[in-house]
Amino acid sequence: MITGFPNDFLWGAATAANQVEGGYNEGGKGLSSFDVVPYYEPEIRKNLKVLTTDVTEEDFRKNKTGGAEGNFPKRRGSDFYHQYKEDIQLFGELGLNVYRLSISWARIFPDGLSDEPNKEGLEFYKNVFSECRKYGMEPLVTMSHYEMPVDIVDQLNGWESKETIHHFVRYANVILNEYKNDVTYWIIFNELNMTVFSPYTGAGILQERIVSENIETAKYKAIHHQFLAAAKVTSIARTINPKFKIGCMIARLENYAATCRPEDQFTALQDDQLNCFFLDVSVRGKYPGYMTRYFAEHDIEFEITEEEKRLLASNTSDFISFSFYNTYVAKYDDTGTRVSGNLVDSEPNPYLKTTEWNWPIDPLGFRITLNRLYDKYQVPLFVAENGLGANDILEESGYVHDTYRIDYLREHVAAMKEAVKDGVEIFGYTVWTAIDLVSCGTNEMSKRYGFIYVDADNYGNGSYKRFKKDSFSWYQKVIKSNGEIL
Ligand code: BGP
Repeated sequence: MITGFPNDFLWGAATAANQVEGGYNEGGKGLSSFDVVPYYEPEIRKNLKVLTTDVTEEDFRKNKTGGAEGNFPKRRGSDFYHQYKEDIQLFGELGLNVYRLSISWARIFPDGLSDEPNKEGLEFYKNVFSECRKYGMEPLVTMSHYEMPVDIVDQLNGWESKETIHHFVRYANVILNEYKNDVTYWIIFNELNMTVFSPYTGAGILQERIVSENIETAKYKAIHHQFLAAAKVTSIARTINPKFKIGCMIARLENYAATCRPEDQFTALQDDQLNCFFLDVSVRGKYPGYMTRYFAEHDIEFEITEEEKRLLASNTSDFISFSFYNTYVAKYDDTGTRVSGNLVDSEPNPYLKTTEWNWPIDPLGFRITLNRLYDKYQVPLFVAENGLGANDILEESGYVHDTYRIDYLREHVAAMKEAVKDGVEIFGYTVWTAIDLVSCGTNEMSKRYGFIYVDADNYGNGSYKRFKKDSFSWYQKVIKSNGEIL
């Protein structure tokens, strides 16, 4: 029997460019889609017409001029753009052997549409990778983590247009070539399934601008375009460096049927199919039969050509990566109260405690997910995100006592270890996040996930100095002992 983590297990932590970098208009960078999404006070948030991660047509137009009034935390991030050397040094001290980060498309192609890449942007990431190497850290790069140049939104309505494939493939081609000796592991799209729940976040779609028959068609068309782009990029990557490992990613929405009532069980099955659809296409290389029915029943119509089918079939992913934060409850006649989750909510599970942001905590659900995904797809798994968002307090002494985060991570790492013993092939784990950054869902700085505290608030006040939290030394020991000391 396997007794623990393999010796070459990749222990790490993650960030995303749009949430951590800042320097939104420096180094030749163009505005990206999240730079125009403002921070809404919690009271306003309750009555918003759009999700906090989406933006209205009117706000988009106003904010994309760059000089918009208001508070845009993602333009500041955690100031990684200026402090990356010190930050990576801290990641080295933490002992990470993998650092998952994303490249900002708008830093490489400021307007997304022109042919010439921005040299300063390319150089920035080159420097980041060389800092990583200095500390023996493998960079794992997400090519597109919820952002794109605003002009791609403006001119093409993001991924709704097929033309976006061309612009993305050009961008991917440049970074694959540029960093062919610096990076081995690539994830093409962050949480591809999120386009269904938040079309602006996942695909740069402004709902008022869709040209498709209906929003459902626009979303699935955009997803199809992303599948095609991923297949093209995978095929190019294999010619550039055969050692590249190319992965797909979903936000895993593991769910339990609310009861043993067959209707609840069937709802759970269907919800799971809608989540696994993204892996079916990316790993098995073809659209599953249940989606043909789903499309017909939801008036979703778009063309998939024979040539496209061949492209998908011959360029599947080397590994599956996913984020896991919580589990969901599936109920046939679902009308009750809600708990939140990663951009999706559901009925509460009475057996689970929740976080301050009302996300259920379920380490055993994590073990279930690892087993289920591996049983089904039989390809190596990489846990790209797992962590706890909390309102950490920086004490005057400079300490942050985040025991709740240590508890959350300890239980999840223990569950992952059990899954390894169950025979699941997992090659790495990146905690969300290495360092505090701006929340994706709420644009808050105060929803913190990091091992390192950043002294900044929701309005950009603060010194932006870094402080190690208690979880920093805890994770250091976990890595050093290869998951033996929890
Ligand atoms: C995932 C995203 C991340 C991240 C995380 C936590 O969906 O890939 O970018 O932020 O969720 O979500 P939040 O920041 O909303 O708490």
